[in-house]
Amino acid sequence: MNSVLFELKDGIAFITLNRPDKLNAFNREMALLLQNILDECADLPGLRCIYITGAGKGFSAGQDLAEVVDPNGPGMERILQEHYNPIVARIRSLNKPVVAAVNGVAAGAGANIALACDIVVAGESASFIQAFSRIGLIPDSGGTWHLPRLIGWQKASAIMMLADKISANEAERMGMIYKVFSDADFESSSKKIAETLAAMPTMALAYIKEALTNSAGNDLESQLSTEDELQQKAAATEDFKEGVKAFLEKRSPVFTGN
Ligand code: LHQ
Repeated sequence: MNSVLFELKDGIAFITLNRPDKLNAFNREMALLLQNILDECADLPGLRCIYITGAGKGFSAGQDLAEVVDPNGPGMERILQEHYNPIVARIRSLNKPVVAAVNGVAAGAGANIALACDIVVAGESASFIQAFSRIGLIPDSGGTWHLPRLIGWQKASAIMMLADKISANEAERMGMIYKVFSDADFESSSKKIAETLAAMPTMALAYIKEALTNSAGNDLESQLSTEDELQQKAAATEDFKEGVKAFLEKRSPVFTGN
């Protein structure tokens, strides 16, 4: 059984973390497979959105802790460099929107991979745990970069040090995630977001992603230049022409992602 499932449908790459009996904890094989799938997504023509979820009752419990103590395992010094950092880097550099559909508990690296995605939604029974300090580690997989930017330094500091279990509703309230759906509606509502994104002007979404990422390290002047540069690129797309034409013709636009 593959530890990550991948299905391409209507311009959306559906990726499912698939070690449900371990709450989709990551071992080396799973981390490398996810990297390969994300690489494939970068090159697939017609792909306009990526949707990542977990099989079974969890999203991901982070690193498989059995692998950490396995004498034949990859070893602490390789895990971040070869497993998680490349996953987070790929999610951030993909020029397509990535939706994390958090169906259940997201802990450790599992939580921070979700938070690296562009839009994070969760089912109401899902939760987020910066579990690292419980076992004497520090948050990784981009958590110390994304979380304070999402919810502010103080909340991030407390959540990371105390390793509290944060419910999906609390996570939404504090701005860690975009939206919570009832468990009954979660699958259809989260997929609807992916479908909506896949019908939008893909290049504009890519430039929004790039502008937001750049804003984290830019002063206002540099960011205004970034917006100018990316706006010129957006304005050169077919989808911009179609958007304006459709507006003037009082009809719904049909975007192709070009
Ligand atoms: C697991 C795991 C797991 C293996 C549940 N591993 N089996 C980077 C640098 C290098 C090294 C270390 O890691 C990292 C990045 C990290 O991600 S560090 C953080 C690693 N993750 C954790 O510390 C979380 C550990 N898991 C938990 O605390 C709980 O399982 C949570 C709170 C996530 C869920 O609790 P429950 O809903 O009560 O589920 P459970 O604990 O009963 O788990 C279900 C099964 O999954 C169980 O197996 P079993 O055979 O007894 O049914 C667990 O052993 C297994 N599992 N997480 N990370």
